[in-house]
Amino acid sequence: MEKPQNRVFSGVQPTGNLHLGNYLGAIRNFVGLQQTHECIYCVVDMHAITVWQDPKELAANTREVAAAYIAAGIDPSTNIIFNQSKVAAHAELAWILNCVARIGWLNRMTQFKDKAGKDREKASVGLYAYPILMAADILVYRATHVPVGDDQKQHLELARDTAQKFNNDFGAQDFFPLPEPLIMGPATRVMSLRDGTKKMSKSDPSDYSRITMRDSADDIAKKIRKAQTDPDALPETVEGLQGRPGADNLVGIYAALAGMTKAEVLAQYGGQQFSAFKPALADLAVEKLSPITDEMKRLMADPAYIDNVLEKGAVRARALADPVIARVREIVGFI
Ligand code: AQP
Repeated sequence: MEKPQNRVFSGVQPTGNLHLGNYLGAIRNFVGLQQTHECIYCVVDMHAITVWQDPKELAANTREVAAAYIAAGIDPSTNIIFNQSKVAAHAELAWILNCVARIGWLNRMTQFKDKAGKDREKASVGLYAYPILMAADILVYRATHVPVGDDQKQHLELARDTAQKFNNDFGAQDFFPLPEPLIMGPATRVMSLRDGTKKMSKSDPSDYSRITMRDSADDIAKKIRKAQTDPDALPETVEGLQGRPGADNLVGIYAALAGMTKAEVLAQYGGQQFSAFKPALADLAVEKLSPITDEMKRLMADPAYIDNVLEKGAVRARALADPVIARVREIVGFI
Protein backbone atom coordinates (compact mmCIF):
# COMPACT_ATOMS: atom_id res chain seq x y z
CA MET A 1 0.00 0.00 0.00
CA GLU A 2 1.53 3.31 -1.10
CA LYS A 3 2.56 5.68 1.66
CA PRO A 4 1.50 9.34 1.47
CA GLN A 5 4.48 11.70 1.78
CA ASN A 6 2.92 15.05 2.47
CA ARG A 7 -0.61 14.57 3.64
CA VAL A 8 -2.19 17.06 6.03
CA PHE A 9 -5.20 16.34 8.21
CA SER A 10 -6.82 18.67 10.71
CA GLY A 11 -10.22 19.50 12.14
CA VAL A 12 -12.31 22.00 14.05
CA GLN A 13 -15.26 21.14 16.30
CA PRO A 14 -18.65 22.62 15.35
CA THR A 15 -19.41 23.76 18.89
CA GLY A 16 -20.35 27.37 18.04
CA ASN A 17 -18.54 30.62 18.84
CA LEU A 18 -15.75 30.00 16.33
CA HIS A 19 -13.13 32.49 17.47
CA LEU A 20 -9.92 34.32 16.65
CA GLY A 21 -7.88 31.58 18.39
CA ASN A 22 -9.36 28.93 16.10
CA TYR A 23 -8.61 31.18 13.13
CA LEU A 24 -5.04 32.21 13.97
CA GLY A 25 -4.01 28.95 15.65
CA ALA A 26 -5.52 26.64 13.04
CA ILE A 27 -7.69 27.70 10.09
CA ARG A 28 -5.36 30.39 8.73
CA ASN A 29 -2.50 27.91 8.73
CA PHE A 30 -4.66 25.37 6.88
CA VAL A 31 -4.93 27.85 4.00
CA GLY A 32 -1.16 28.20 3.44
CA LEU A 33 -0.58 24.44 3.48
CA GLN A 34 -2.72 23.96 0.36
CA GLN A 35 0.22 25.16 -1.74
CA THR A 36 2.58 22.42 -0.57
CA HIS A 37 0.51 19.52 0.75
CA GLU A 38 -2.45 17.30 -0.03
CA CYS A 39 -4.95 18.59 2.57
CA ILE A 40 -7.93 17.01 4.30
CA TYR A 41 -9.93 19.39 6.50
CA CYS A 42 -12.66 17.96 8.65
CA VAL A 43 -15.53 19.41 10.65
CA VAL A 44 -15.31 17.08 13.63
CA ASP A 45 -18.95 16.72 14.60
CA MET A 46 -18.37 13.39 16.40
CA HIS A 47 -15.91 15.18 18.68
CA ALA A 48 -18.46 17.93 19.30
CA ILE A 49 -21.02 15.54 20.83
CA THR A 50 -18.59 14.50 23.59
CA VAL A 51 -20.30 17.46 25.28
CA TRP A 52 -24.10 17.81 24.80
CA GLN A 53 -25.05 19.67 21.59
CA ASP A 54 -28.50 20.76 20.54
CA PRO A 55 -29.07 18.81 17.27
CA LYS A 56 -30.34 21.85 15.31
CA GLU A 57 -27.43 23.97 16.47
CA LEU A 58 -24.97 21.20 15.69
CA ALA A 59 -26.15 21.14 12.08
CA ALA A 60 -25.92 24.95 11.78
CA ASN A 61 -22.51 25.02 13.49
CA THR A 62 -21.23 22.27 11.16
CA ARG A 63 -22.15 24.42 8.17
CA GLU A 64 -20.58 27.45 9.85
CA VAL A 65 -17.19 25.76 10.27
CA ALA A 66 -17.31 24.58 6.65
CA ALA A 67 -18.18 28.15 5.59
CA ALA A 68 -15.24 29.47 7.65
CA TYR A 69 -12.85 27.08 5.92
CA ILE A 70 -14.01 28.20 2.48
CA ALA A 71 -14.26 31.91 3.38
CA ALA A 72 -10.74 31.84 4.85
CA GLY A 73 -9.45 30.62 1.48
CA ILE A 74 -9.47 26.82 1.48
CA ASP A 75 -10.41 25.66 -2.00
CA PRO A 76 -12.86 22.73 -1.76
CA SER A 77 -12.15 21.65 -5.33
CA THR A 78 -8.48 20.90 -4.67
CA ASN A 79 -8.73 19.96 -0.97
CA ILE A 80 -11.12 17.74 0.89
CA ILE A 81 -13.63 19.46 3.20
CA PHE A 82 -16.14 17.16 4.90
CA ASN A 83 -17.76 16.37 8.22
CA GLN A 84 -16.44 13.47 10.25
CA SER A 85 -19.72 11.59 10.85
CA LYS A 86 -20.08 10.96 7.10
CA VAL A 87 -17.01 8.69 7.06
CA ALA A 88 -17.62 5.61 9.23
CA ALA A 89 -13.97 4.54 9.08
CA HIS A 90 -13.10 7.17 11.75
CA ALA A 91 -15.33 5.44 14.33
CA GLU A 92 -14.24 1.96 13.29
CA LEU A 93 -10.54 2.73 13.61
CA ALA A 94 -11.18 4.57 16.89
CA TRP A 95 -12.56 1.36 18.40
CA ILE A 96 -9.51 -0.65 17.33
CA LEU A 97 -7.18 2.05 18.67
CA ASN A 98 -9.16 2.09 21.96
CA CYS A 99 -7.86 -1.43 22.34
CA VAL A 100 -4.28 -0.38 21.55
CA ALA A 101 -3.90 2.78 23.64
CA ARG A 102 -3.56 2.49 27.45
CA ILE A 103 -5.79 3.96 30.16
CA GLY A 104 -2.68 5.43 31.80
CA TRP A 105 -2.03 7.51 28.68
CA LEU A 106 -5.54 8.98 28.73
CA ASN A 107 -5.32 9.69 32.45
CA ARG A 108 -2.50 12.14 31.70
CA MET A 109 -4.51 14.28 29.23
CA THR A 110 -4.80 17.79 30.63
CA GLN A 111 -7.68 18.79 28.31
CA PHE A 112 -9.90 16.09 29.81
CA LYS A 113 -9.03 17.26 33.30
CA ASP A 114 -9.84 20.89 32.34
CA LYS A 115 -13.07 20.09 30.52
CA ALA A 116 -14.40 17.48 32.94
CA GLY A 117 -13.58 19.74 35.89
CA LYS A 118 -14.34 18.60 39.43
CA ASP A 119 -17.33 16.48 38.43
CA ARG A 120 -15.27 13.97 36.46
CA GLU A 121 -17.62 11.04 37.17
CA LYS A 122 -20.35 12.82 35.21
CA ALA A 123 -18.27 13.51 32.07
CA SER A 124 -19.18 11.40 29.02
CA VAL A 125 -17.10 8.35 28.16
CA GLY A 126 -16.63 10.03 24.76
CA LEU A 127 -14.95 13.06 26.34
CA TYR A 128 -12.47 10.72 28.02
CA ALA A 129 -11.78 8.75 24.82
CA TYR A 130 -11.67 11.93 22.67
CA PRO A 131 -7.90 11.74 21.99
CA ILE A 132 -8.25 8.21 20.58
CA LEU A 133 -10.90 9.37 18.11
CA MET A 134 -8.54 12.20 17.19
CA ALA A 135 -5.73 9.67 16.61
CA ALA A 136 -8.09 7.67 14.39
CA ASP A 137 -9.06 10.80 12.41
CA ILE A 138 -5.42 11.36 11.52
CA LEU A 139 -4.26 7.77 11.10
CA VAL A 140 -7.17 6.61 8.95
CA TYR A 141 -5.67 8.82 6.21
CA ARG A 142 -2.10 7.93 7.24
CA ALA A 143 -1.63 11.70 7.43
CA THR A 144 1.94 12.91 7.96
CA HIS A 145 1.32 16.47 9.23
CA VAL A 146 -1.29 17.97 11.54
CA PRO A 147 -1.61 21.77 11.86
CA VAL A 148 -3.03 22.61 15.31
CA GLY A 149 -2.88 25.21 18.05
CA ASP A 150 -0.50 24.69 20.95
CA ASP A 151 -3.26 23.20 23.16
CA GLN A 152 -3.44 20.09 20.97
CA LYS A 153 0.24 19.16 21.30
CA GLN A 154 -0.38 16.54 24.00
CA HIS A 155 -3.13 14.86 21.95
CA LEU A 156 -0.79 14.70 18.97
CA GLU A 157 1.84 12.99 21.10
CA LEU A 158 -0.78 10.43 22.11
CA ALA A 159 -1.65 9.87 18.42
CA ARG A 160 2.04 9.19 17.71
CA ASP A 161 2.34 6.80 20.66
CA THR A 162 -0.80 4.97 19.55
CA ALA A 163 0.47 4.67 15.95
CA GLN A 164 3.80 3.35 17.18
CA LYS A 165 2.19 0.80 19.51
CA PHE A 166 -0.16 -0.43 16.77
CA ASN A 167 2.82 -0.90 14.41
CA ASN A 168 4.77 -2.78 17.12
CA ASP A 169 1.91 -4.89 18.50
CA PHE A 170 0.94 -6.19 15.07
CA GLY A 171 4.41 -6.38 13.54
CA ALA A 172 3.23 -3.89 10.92
CA GLN A 173 6.38 -1.83 10.79
CA ASP A 174 5.82 1.70 9.44
CA PHE A 175 2.16 0.98 8.60
CA PHE A 176 1.01 4.12 10.37
CA PRO A 177 3.34 7.09 9.92
CA LEU A 178 4.04 9.02 13.15
CA PRO A 179 2.16 12.29 12.44
CA GLU A 180 4.08 15.53 12.97
CA PRO A 181 2.34 18.47 14.67
CA LEU A 182 2.61 21.77 12.79
CA ILE A 183 2.28 24.51 15.42
CA MET A 184 2.91 27.68 13.44
CA GLY A 185 3.07 31.47 13.69
CA PRO A 186 3.18 33.98 16.57
CA ALA A 187 -0.37 33.10 17.82
CA THR A 188 -0.27 29.38 18.60
CA ARG A 189 -2.15 30.07 21.85
CA VAL A 190 -4.42 33.11 21.71
CA MET A 191 -5.50 34.03 25.22
CA SER A 192 -8.80 35.29 26.61
CA LEU A 193 -9.31 39.05 26.28
CA ARG A 194 -10.61 39.06 29.87
CA ASP A 195 -7.76 37.04 31.38
CA GLY A 196 -4.40 36.78 29.62
CA THR A 197 -3.52 33.60 31.52
CA LYS A 198 -6.49 31.62 30.13
CA LYS A 199 -6.86 30.27 26.57
CA MET A 200 -9.43 32.02 24.36
CA SER A 201 -12.14 29.39 24.13
CA LYS A 202 -15.58 28.73 22.67
CA SER A 203 -17.03 27.73 26.01
CA ASP A 204 -15.93 30.75 28.10
CA PRO A 205 -19.16 32.19 29.54
CA SER A 206 -18.02 35.74 28.80
CA ASP A 207 -18.63 36.97 25.26
CA TYR A 208 -16.02 39.65 25.90
CA SER A 209 -13.33 36.96 26.31
CA ARG A 210 -13.22 36.25 22.59
CA ILE A 211 -13.53 37.78 19.14
CA THR A 212 -15.73 35.50 17.07
CA MET A 213 -15.88 34.96 13.33
CA ARG A 214 -19.42 36.39 13.46
CA ASP A 215 -18.55 39.67 15.17
CA SER A 216 -19.31 42.99 13.48
CA ALA A 217 -16.69 45.75 13.24
CA ASP A 218 -18.35 47.44 16.25
CA ASP A 219 -18.24 44.25 18.32
CA ILE A 220 -14.54 43.78 17.54
CA ALA A 221 -13.67 47.37 18.45
CA LYS A 222 -15.69 47.18 21.69
CA LYS A 223 -14.11 43.90 22.78
CA ILE A 224 -10.56 45.12 22.10
CA ARG A 225 -11.27 48.40 23.91
CA LYS A 226 -12.39 46.45 26.98
CA ALA A 227 -9.56 43.88 26.77
CA GLN A 228 -7.69 43.43 30.03
CA THR A 229 -4.29 45.16 30.04
CA ASP A 230 -2.19 47.01 32.63
CA PRO A 231 -1.58 50.74 33.13
CA ASP A 232 1.99 50.76 31.73
CA ALA A 233 3.00 51.74 28.21
CA LEU A 234 3.97 49.00 25.74
CA PRO A 235 7.57 47.83 26.22
CA GLU A 236 10.29 48.37 23.61
CA THR A 237 11.37 44.71 23.59
CA VAL A 238 9.76 41.26 23.68
CA GLU A 239 11.46 40.55 27.06
CA GLY A 240 9.48 43.48 28.45
CA LEU A 241 6.24 41.53 27.86
CA GLN A 242 7.19 38.99 30.52
CA GLY A 243 4.78 39.03 33.45
CA ARG A 244 2.30 41.09 31.38
CA PRO A 245 -0.02 38.42 29.91
CA GLY A 246 -2.70 40.83 28.67
CA ALA A 247 -0.18 42.99 26.84
CA ASP A 248 1.66 39.95 25.47
CA ASN A 249 -1.61 38.55 24.11
CA LEU A 250 -2.62 41.75 22.28
CA VAL A 251 0.86 42.18 20.79
CA GLY A 252 0.78 38.51 19.67
CA ILE A 253 -2.62 38.99 18.04
CA TYR A 254 -1.42 42.14 16.25
CA ALA A 255 1.72 40.33 15.04
CA ALA A 256 -0.25 37.34 13.74
CA LEU A 257 -2.82 39.49 11.93
CA ALA A 258 -0.20 41.80 10.41
CA GLY A 259 2.20 38.98 9.46
CA MET A 260 4.91 40.54 11.66
CA THR A 261 6.97 39.31 14.61
CA LYS A 262 6.24 40.61 18.12
CA ALA A 263 9.60 42.41 18.00
CA GLU A 264 8.54 44.25 14.85
CA VAL A 265 5.24 45.26 16.46
CA LEU A 266 7.10 46.60 19.50
CA ALA A 267 9.59 48.46 17.30
CA GLN A 268 6.54 50.35 16.00
CA TYR A 269 4.44 50.70 19.17
CA GLY A 270 6.95 50.38 22.06
CA GLY A 271 6.59 53.30 24.48
CA GLN A 272 2.99 54.03 23.40
CA GLN A 273 -0.07 53.69 25.64
CA PHE A 274 -2.81 51.10 25.12
CA SER A 275 -5.15 54.01 24.32
CA ALA A 276 -3.17 54.35 21.06
CA PHE A 277 -2.43 50.67 20.43
CA LYS A 278 -5.93 49.26 20.97
CA PRO A 279 -7.61 51.33 18.20
CA ALA A 280 -4.80 50.34 15.80
CA LEU A 281 -5.32 46.68 16.71
CA ALA A 282 -9.10 47.02 16.30
CA ASP A 283 -8.67 48.55 12.81
CA LEU A 284 -6.30 45.78 11.79
CA ALA A 285 -8.59 43.05 13.15
CA VAL A 286 -11.59 44.50 11.30
CA GLU A 287 -9.56 44.83 8.08
CA LYS A 288 -8.45 41.17 8.23
CA LEU A 289 -11.58 39.52 9.65
CA SER A 290 -14.49 41.43 8.09
CA PRO A 291 -14.03 40.09 4.54
CA ILE A 292 -14.02 36.53 5.95
CA THR A 293 -17.09 37.21 8.11
CA ASP A 294 -18.93 38.70 5.13
CA GLU A 295 -18.08 35.75 2.93
CA MET A 296 -19.14 33.32 5.67
CA LYS A 297 -22.51 35.08 5.84
CA ARG A 298 -22.92 34.82 2.09
CA LEU A 299 -22.08 31.10 2.12
CA MET A 300 -24.32 30.39 5.13
CA ALA A 301 -27.24 31.84 3.19
CA ASP A 302 -26.84 28.94 0.76
CA PRO A 303 -26.85 25.79 2.92
CA ALA A 304 -27.42 23.57 -0.12
CA TYR A 305 -24.04 24.67 -1.52
CA ILE A 306 -22.27 23.89 1.77
CA ASP A 307 -24.00 20.51 2.08
CA ASN A 308 -22.88 19.69 -1.44
CA VAL A 309 -19.25 20.57 -0.62
CA LEU A 310 -19.42 18.35 2.49
CA GLU A 311 -20.98 15.45 0.59
CA LYS A 312 -18.45 15.60 -2.26
CA GLY A 313 -15.63 15.87 0.27
CA ALA A 314 -16.95 12.82 2.13
CA VAL A 315 -16.95 10.75 -1.06
CA ARG A 316 -13.28 11.65 -1.63
CA ALA A 317 -12.41 11.07 2.05
CA ARG A 318 -14.02 7.61 1.99
CA ALA A 319 -11.99 6.71 -1.09
CA LEU A 320 -8.81 7.39 0.93
CA ALA A 321 -9.92 5.92 4.25
CA ASP A 322 -11.65 2.72 3.09
CA PRO A 323 -8.52 0.93 1.78
CA VAL A 324 -6.66 1.87 5.00
CA ILE A 325 -9.39 0.47 7.26
CA ALA A 326 -9.63 -2.64 5.05
CA ARG A 327 -5.89 -3.23 5.53
CA VAL A 328 -6.21 -2.57 9.29
CA ARG A 329 -8.92 -5.25 9.48
CA GLU A 330 -6.54 -7.74 7.83
CA ILE A 331 -3.65 -6.74 10.11
CA VAL A 332 -5.81 -7.21 13.20
CA GLY A 333 -7.15 -10.57 11.99
CA PHE A 334 -10.78 -9.71 11.38
CA ILE A 335 -12.32 -11.94 8.68
N1 AQP B 1 -6.99 30.01 21.93
C1 AQP B 1 -6.48 29.33 20.90
N2 AQP B 1 -5.32 29.76 20.33
C2 AQP B 1 -4.79 29.09 19.26
N3 AQP B 1 -5.38 27.99 18.72
C3 AQP B 1 -6.53 27.55 19.26
N4 AQP B 1 -7.33 26.52 18.96
C4 AQP B 1 -8.38 26.51 19.83
N5 AQP B 1 -8.28 27.52 20.68
C5 AQP B 1 -7.13 28.18 20.38
C6 AQP B 1 -7.10 25.58 17.87
O1 AQP B 1 -8.25 25.56 17.04
C7 AQP B 1 -8.38 24.26 16.47
C8 AQP B 1 -9.78 23.77 16.63
O2 AQP B 1 -10.09 23.66 18.00
P1 AQP B 1 -11.31 22.76 18.44
O3 AQP B 1 -12.46 22.97 17.56
O4 AQP B 1 -10.87 21.37 18.63
O5 AQP B 1 -11.72 23.35 19.78
P2 AQP B 1 -11.01 23.58 21.11
O6 AQP B 1 -9.53 23.52 21.10
O7 AQP B 1 -11.67 22.72 22.10
O8 AQP B 1 -11.45 25.05 21.12
P3 AQP B 1 -11.93 25.84 22.27
O9 AQP B 1 -12.35 27.13 21.74
O10 AQP B 1 -10.90 25.84 23.33
O11 AQP B 1 -13.22 25.06 22.74
P4 AQP B 1 -13.67 24.76 24.19
O12 AQP B 1 -14.11 26.05 24.77
O13 AQP B 1 -14.79 23.78 23.98
O14 AQP B 1 -12.49 24.17 24.89
C9 AQP B 1 -7.34 23.36 17.16
O15 AQP B 1 -6.23 23.20 16.28
C10 AQP B 1 -6.95 24.15 18.37
O16 AQP B 1 -5.62 23.87 18.75
